[in-house]
Parts: sequence; C-alpha cells; structure tokens
Amino acid sequence: MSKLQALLFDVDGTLAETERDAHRVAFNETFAKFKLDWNWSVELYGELLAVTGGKERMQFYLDKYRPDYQQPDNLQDFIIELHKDKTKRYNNMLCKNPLTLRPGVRRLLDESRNAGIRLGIVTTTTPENVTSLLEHSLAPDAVSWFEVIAAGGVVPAKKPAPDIYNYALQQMNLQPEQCIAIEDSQNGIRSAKAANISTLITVSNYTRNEDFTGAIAVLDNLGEPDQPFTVFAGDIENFTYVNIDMLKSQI
Ligand code: XBP
Ligand code: MG
Repeated sequence: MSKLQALLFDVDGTLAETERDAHRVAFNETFAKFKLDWNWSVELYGELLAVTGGKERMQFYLDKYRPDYQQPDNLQDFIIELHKDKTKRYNNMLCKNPLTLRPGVRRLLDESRNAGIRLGIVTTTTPENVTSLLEHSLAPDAVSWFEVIAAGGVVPAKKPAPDIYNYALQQMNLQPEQCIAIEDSQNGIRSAKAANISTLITVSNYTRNEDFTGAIAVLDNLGEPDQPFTVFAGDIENFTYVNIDMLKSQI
C-alpha cells in the first residue's frame, strides 16, 4: 500500500502563472509610484527569480544590477516599505482580475479532498498573496481546504533552504516519505528534496530550462483527462494526467 498521505503545493508558477504578469507588474507599479528608475523587463525578471522572496529579490537587483543606485541609510526599511506597496497592488490585481489556475490544479485538489489526501501550501510568497489567489481563483472557502499555509517569512531561510517544508511537515505532523511536493522551479525542488520529500515538477513559463534532477517526473502541467500532459523526464507508466493513483504509484 502506498504511503501517500499528503500533497504539498507550491504557489507561484505551480497553482497559477503569477510571476510575469502579476508579481512583476506589481513591482514595476510600485517602483514608478516611488519615482525609482527601476523597471523589471520580462527577461530581467527571469534572472531575478534566481532569488526567492520579493524583498530579497529587490536587494539582489540592487547588488547585482544597480551599483550606481545611491542607497538610503535605511535601505532595509525602504525595501520593506516598497514591498508593502507591491503586496497591496498584487492583491488588488488578483481581486480585480483573478488569475486562471493551471491545468489540472482544481481537479487534483478536488480529487485529493475526496480521497482523504491531506493538503498543504508551501511557498515563499507573502501569506496574503496566497489567500487572495485561493479565494479569487479557486473558491471563496479554499483557504480551509489546506491544513497549513506555510508562507513567506515564517521561517528564517526561504527556498531553496528546506526550512519551509520542514515547518509544514511539523505543522501537519507528517514524515517526508508520506508526502509529495508539487513544484515548478529548481529552488522549489531543492527545498523539498533537502527536506527529503519526493517532488513532481510542472514547469512554468520561467522555469522550463532549469535543472530538475531527482524529480519524480518533469511535466508541462498536471494535465486533464481530455488534455494529456507532456512528459519531459521521468517514468509515469501509462498515465496521461496526474491523479491520486498516479501519485500513489510513485512513493
Ligand atoms: C515565489 C517567490 C515569491 C514571489 C513574490 O517562489 O519567490 O517571492 O515571486 O512574492 P515559490 P513576494 O514559487 O518558490 O514560492 O513579493 O510576496 O515575496
Ligand atoms: Mg514556484
């Protein structure tokens, strides 16, 4: 019998394509409002995604790309202020124009709940961003579908450190071998694998060329009964979309 008891979902890039047209746009709106000559193009943002966490990403941008920027004495406070503004804008965006969930996400969540498979969220984004996405794109009560929403700065080190996965395991009182993580990025799989959790990858628009060594499988998305996934790596027998039977066969 399979040991599978829980699925742990990443958010950005996994539940929905949030980065390019939502997070990035919110950052740029904030920079414009604060009259900063910072503008993150689609291409540059792909490079900045090497660092998880919006505040950490702004610091990385200044360190790597803007040595010319005259930093204020209180740079950390300023970054926190910018990030608060960005978060507000991002949440307004998700409320006014809800993002579409990626293929198979809603179906797999429904199937998990019906099968008694427990659910958790494990992400580096700010907690309110998760709530907005779940409520506006999934269902008004969708936050309650998840036993834990492990998000943002609840642990000191963000992905690729294992801390946020370890935190979720502890909160749910689970062993790593009872779970599968669903991720879209190298930082995500590194984090989950460092916590000894088997990981399935559905690549997103910024991550398709990343290294996913050690993944159960690398797919374009979770697939649907009438919309089979494409397999980039891994042996998933005859399955054409991700369902609980397929995941149970993997651990
Ligand atoms: C997501 C992130 C987040 C978002 C921005 O990574 O790195 O920082 O890009 O959100 P993952 P915040 O998919 O691995 O969770 O600005 O709230 O940090
Ligand atoms: Mg992600």
